[in-house]
Amino acid sequence: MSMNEQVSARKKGLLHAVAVGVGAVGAGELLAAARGGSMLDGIGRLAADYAPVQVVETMVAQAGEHDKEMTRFGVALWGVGAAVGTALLPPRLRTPATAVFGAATAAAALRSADRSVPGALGAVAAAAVLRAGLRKPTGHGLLWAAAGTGMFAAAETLVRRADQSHRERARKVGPMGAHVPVPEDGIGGEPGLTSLITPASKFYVADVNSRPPRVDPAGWRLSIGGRVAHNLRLSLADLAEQAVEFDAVMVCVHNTVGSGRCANARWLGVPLTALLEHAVPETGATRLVTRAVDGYTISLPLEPLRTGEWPGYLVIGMNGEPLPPEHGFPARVFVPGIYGQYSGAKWVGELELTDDSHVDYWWKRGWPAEPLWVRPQARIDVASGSGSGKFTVAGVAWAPPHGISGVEIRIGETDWLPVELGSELAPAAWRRWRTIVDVPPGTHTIQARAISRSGEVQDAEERPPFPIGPGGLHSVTVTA
Ligand SMILES: Nc1nc2c(c(=O)[nH]1)N[C@H]1C(S)=C(S)[C@@H](COP(=O)(O)O)O[C@H]1N2
Ligand SMILES: [Mo]
Repeated sequence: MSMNEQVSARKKGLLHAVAVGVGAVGAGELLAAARGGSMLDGIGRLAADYAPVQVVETMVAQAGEHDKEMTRFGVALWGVGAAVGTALLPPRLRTPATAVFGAATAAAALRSADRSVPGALGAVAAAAVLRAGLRKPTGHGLLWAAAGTGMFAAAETLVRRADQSHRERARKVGPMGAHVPVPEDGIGGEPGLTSLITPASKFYVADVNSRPPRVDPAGWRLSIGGRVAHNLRLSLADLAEQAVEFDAVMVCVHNTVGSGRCANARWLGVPLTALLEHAVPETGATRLVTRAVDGYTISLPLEPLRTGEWPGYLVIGMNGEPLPPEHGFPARVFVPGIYGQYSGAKWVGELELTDDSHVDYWWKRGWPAEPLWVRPQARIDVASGSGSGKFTVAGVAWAPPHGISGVEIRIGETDWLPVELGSELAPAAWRRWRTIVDVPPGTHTIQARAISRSGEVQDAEERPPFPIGPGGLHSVTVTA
């Protein structure tokens, strides 16, 4: 062979490997999906569990609310990468390499809560397809790629269908809470202004899974154990009997100014004070570990939860309905005022009382061990002007658990001006605000800041979320 022929044979071989990789991923994911699972979700979860904190932070900052789609796409490339890598190896190493690929993928799949075994089977199938496809250096590339893409699309359809039927089953355990109409706060009717209560379908989703675990409500029990005098096992119906409604905003620590990783809902939950009183913590119990079915854990200091100083809840409902799967069906722990990643696990299965030896999911990744409290924050949703330079500026602000006592805006470097506040649903909920200001001709920056009832003024210093939570002021630019 001439040099040119060698190069072109090599190129063909690599293209063939890419196509075989697509085929292997498609076949593996389809087999897993046909059995109700997913191979890719397990790999995605593995990536989320082991990616260095800076990688996670960059990913969250770049992908925004599309982080799950981005992860799935990245993960699909894993199979293609494995195929290319294998094709580059000397022939005698290819069988062991595909075996390692299959085993590693199967092990990753076994981490994704309820989708595990099917995912592992899919991984074995993917490895077998890979091995078969790479026996010849080149082949029907287009066919492989087309078949792989088709199988992948079929798998997606199957997984979505299974998720949808789980969603419907979850809804049927309801209602959860009274369908009270949301009260008027006096700021209604401003186009573009966030609603006082966020519908579940618009509530941000943040977690380490590609898709929510499917927990069967009939078999599910909340167990409360560890260092307690009485172990408890409670069904959804047991919990519903003791549950109360409360309004609160939930904020992700990744909610940088102006972004949408926060939302306000009317929750239904059992106060943790009541559950802890029934269980009777033993002396030596210092932490409450909330353990989810997906292996995720968050722990909270026991004492302030037990006394009610921190008002925590075991939540089973949202806006009059059961929790939707992506928000933690059938139950989650929530302590208003603490950032989402510290305030309790979604899909919770167990509350364990323990000593200080437990190491949490985020703690392992370099985040502070003690819960971080949500800082006061104001967001500008609307800044719209008429020809005369009069601008309506409106938004939401929150400072849980104390509540908002004021919101101020300024145009450029002028003095801070107070705005009109909507009436307060609850101190832990967010509050809407609005004002009309005269904007002088030209282009200007409008900034907003929140002031908490505890006297804390939103800090202007810009900070990324890691490691103590974001800082800075939301600003928009307007031209009059
Ligand atoms: N089991 C489990 N619970 C979890 C998480 C998770 O990854 N797994 N993520 C936490 C984070 S970081 C946040 S911000 C909130 C988000 O809740 P939401 O998706 O209902 O908005 O859930 C928390 N609870
Ligand atoms: Mo979060």
